[in-house]
Amino acid sequence: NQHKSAVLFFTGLSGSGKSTIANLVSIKLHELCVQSYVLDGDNIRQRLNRDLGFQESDRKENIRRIGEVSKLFVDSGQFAITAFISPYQCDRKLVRDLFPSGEFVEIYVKCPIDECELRDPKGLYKKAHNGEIQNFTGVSSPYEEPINSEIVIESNHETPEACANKVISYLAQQELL
Ligand code: GGZ
Repeated sequence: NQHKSAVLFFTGLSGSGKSTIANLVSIKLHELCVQSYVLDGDNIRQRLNRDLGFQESDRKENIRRIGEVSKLFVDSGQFAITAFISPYQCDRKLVRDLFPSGEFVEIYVKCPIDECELRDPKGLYKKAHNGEIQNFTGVSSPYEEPINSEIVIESNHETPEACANKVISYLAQQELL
C-alpha cells in the first residue's frame, strides 16, 4: 500500500475531544492498512516527559519533544497522531517547521470552553476553578486560537465518528492516502 506519511497534529482545549477523535482516526487508518501511532498524555507525559509540568516553559518543551518524536515516526513511514493541547502558536509553528510542507496537518478541535467545562470528564475544570490546579488551560493559562489549521473540527456540532471521517477525507484529498 503506497502512501505518504505525515503528522496529524491535533490541538484544542482539555475536554474538546482530541484524544477520542485521534484514536478513531488511528483505527480508520488501520482499516486502510496504514500504520499510525497516537502520542498522548498517557504515553508521553507519564514517561518521556514526566519531568515536565504545566508552566509555560514546560509546555513549550513538551511540544518540542513531541515534535521530534513525531518526526521519528514520520521518518519511519508511519503517521504520527498527536493529541496535546499545544496552546501556543509559536510552538505549533516550531513543530510545523520540522516537516516539509504537506507533511504537517494541524487539526484544531474547536469546542467552546463552556461545553468542555460541562463535559469535564476528569473533574479538572472544577479543580481549576477551586484553585486546586494552577495554570489550567482556558481558566488560568492561555489557549492561543489556531489561525492556520489545515482542518478545523467543531466537535460540539458533529459526532466523533463524523469528525474522524473529515480527517480521513482530507488525507485522501491531499493524496496522503
Ligand atoms: C491543562 C492539564 C493541566 C493544566 C493537568 N492545564 O483533559 P486531560 O487532562 O486528559 O488533558 C489535559 C492534559 C494536558 O496536557 P498536554 O500535554 O496536552 O498540555 S500542553 O500541550 O499544554 O503541554 C489535562 C491534564 O493534562 N492537565 N494539569 N494545568 N491540562
